[in-house]
Amino acid sequence: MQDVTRLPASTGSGRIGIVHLGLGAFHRAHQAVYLERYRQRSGDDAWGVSSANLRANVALVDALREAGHRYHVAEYADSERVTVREIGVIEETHFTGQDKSAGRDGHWGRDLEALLVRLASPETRLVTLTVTEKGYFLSPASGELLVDDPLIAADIATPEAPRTAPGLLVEALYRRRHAGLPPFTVLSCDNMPDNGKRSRAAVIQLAARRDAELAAWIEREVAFPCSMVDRIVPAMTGTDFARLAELGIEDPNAVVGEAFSQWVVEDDFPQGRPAWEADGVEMVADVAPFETMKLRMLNGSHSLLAYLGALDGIETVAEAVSRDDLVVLLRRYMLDEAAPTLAMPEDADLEAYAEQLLERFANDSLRHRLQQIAMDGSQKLPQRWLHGAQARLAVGGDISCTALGVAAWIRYTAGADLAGCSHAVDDPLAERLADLHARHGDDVAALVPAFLAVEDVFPPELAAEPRFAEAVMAAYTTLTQQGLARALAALARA
Ligand code: NAI
Ligand code: CS2
Repeated sequence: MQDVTRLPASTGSGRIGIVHLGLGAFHRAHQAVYLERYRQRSGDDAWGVSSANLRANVALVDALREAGHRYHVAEYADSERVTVREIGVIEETHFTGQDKSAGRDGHWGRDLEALLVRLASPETRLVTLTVTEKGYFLSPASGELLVDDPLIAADIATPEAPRTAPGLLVEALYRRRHAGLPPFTVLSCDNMPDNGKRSRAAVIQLAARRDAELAAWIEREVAFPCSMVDRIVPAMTGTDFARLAELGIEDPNAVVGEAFSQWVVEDDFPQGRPAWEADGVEMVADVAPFETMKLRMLNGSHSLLAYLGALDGIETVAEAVSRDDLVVLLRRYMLDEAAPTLAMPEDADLEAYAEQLLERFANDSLRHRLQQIAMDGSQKLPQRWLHGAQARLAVGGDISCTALGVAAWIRYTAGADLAGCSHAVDDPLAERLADLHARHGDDVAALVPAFLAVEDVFPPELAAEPRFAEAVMAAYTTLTQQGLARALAALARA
C-alpha cells in the first residue's frame, strides 16, 4: 500500500512580488513549493509569482493558463511514500520566445511587453532565474559575456526588444531607473558557481554596451545574491503521468521530484524578501562552500554517471547506481577527488553527505534519465569537475576518476555509445565538438588535445598540465578499446 499525503493549494491573491524567468520543471517543484509553504504558513500573500519562458516551452505556459495556474508536485521519499501538493502561488505566466510553429521566421516576443511591464512594476521586488547555465550567455570557463552570440548581438542592437535573460533584466532595469523606481533584486537559482556574481557580470557587461550610466547604476544599486539549490526533479515521462493518474491526478502540468529539498541563499535583499526561513530556506552570509560542495559532489557524480552510463547503454541514475563498480567509482571520486578540494565549515561531514547522495541517487521512484543530465556538458564541466581537478593537481593529488569522466564526455559528444547506438548531443557547442570528432576520428593523440584546447570549457592552465592530458588520453583509450567495466576495474586496481 502506498502512503499518499495530499495537500491543497493556497488561494490565488493576484498580488505579485516575484517575477521568475525559466518556467521549467525545477522552478515548479522547488521555489514554488517553498513559496507555497510560506504563504500557507504565514498568510502573507504579497509574494505571488509571475513566471515566464523565454524559449521552450509555450505549450506549458498555455496549459497552465488554462488550468488557472494550479498544478501538482509529487514528492517521492521512495516508491512507498509520496506527498502530492497542489500549488497556488503562480499567479500568471508569459512566453516571450520565438513562435517555432512558423519556422525560422517565427515571430519573437508574444508576451514580451506584458512581461516587461510586470518587471517594471513597483510591486516587483525580486526576479528569480532558472534559465539553465547557457541562459546567461557567459563563457563557462572565463565567465565573460558571449558578445558574438547572435541573440546577445540582437540584444545589443535592439535592447528594447530583448531575447535573452540578461537582455530582459537590462531593459527592465532601464525602465525602472527612468521611472524613478528602485531596482529589483536578482536571485539566480541555476547550478552555477557564484551564480549571483555571474548573473551580475552578464547584466552589467550587457548594460555597458547600451549606456555606461545605466551599467554604473546597476553596479551600485542592484543586489545579486548567490544561492545553492538542490532537489532532483527529472523531466516528466509517460510513466510518471501514468503513476499520477493511478493516484487520481490527471494533470498535464504536474511534476515529480524527490522528497529532499535544499535552498541556501545569501542574505542580501535590499528590496525585501519573504520571511521564508521557517519554511526551510537557509539564509547565510556566504553560500560558496555549500555551492561548491553540491556542484562538485552531487552534480560532479551525476555527470560521471551520465557520460559513463550513457556510453554503456544505461538509461537512468537509479539503474546506474545499482551497479557496484559505478558506486565504487562515485565513492572514490567524491571522497578522494572532490571532498579534499572543499573548504567547509567545521561541522560539515562530507562522508555522510556522500552516503546521503548515494541513497538519493538510488531512489527508483524517479526516472532520472542520464541523457537529461548529459545535456549541455560544455556548460557544466568546469564547475563540476575541472576546477576541482586543478585544485587536486596543484597539491599533487589524484584525478583518475575525473580524467575518466572527461574521456567519457569526449566520447559521448561523438553522438553514439560504445556499442554504436546513436544519441542526440544537446549542447550549445555540439557542432564544434562534432567537427573535432570528424577531423580527428579515433586518433587519441590528436583528439584529446583538440578537445582540451576548447577554451570555453577547459581553463588553459589545466589543458597545459601534462598529468591531466595524459590521464585523459589513457582513460579514453581504455574506455573505448576495452569498455566501461574494464575501465572501471583498471581504475579500481590503480
Ligand atoms: P527544464 O528543461 O524543465 O526547463 C528549462 C528552463 O530553462 C525552461 O524554462 C527554458 O525555457 C529555460 N531555458 C533553457 N535555455 C534557455 C536560454 N538559453 N535562455 C532562457 N531560458 C532558457 O529544466 P529544469 O529542470 O527546470 O532545470 C532548469 C535549471 O534549473 C537547470 O539547468 C539547473 O541550473 C537548475 N536546477 C535544476 C534541477 C533539477 O533537478 N531539475 C535541480 C537544481 C537546479
Ligand atoms: C543534474 C542536476 O541535470 C543535471 O545536470 O545534475 O540538475 C541535478 O539533478 C540537480 O542539481 C539536483 O539538485
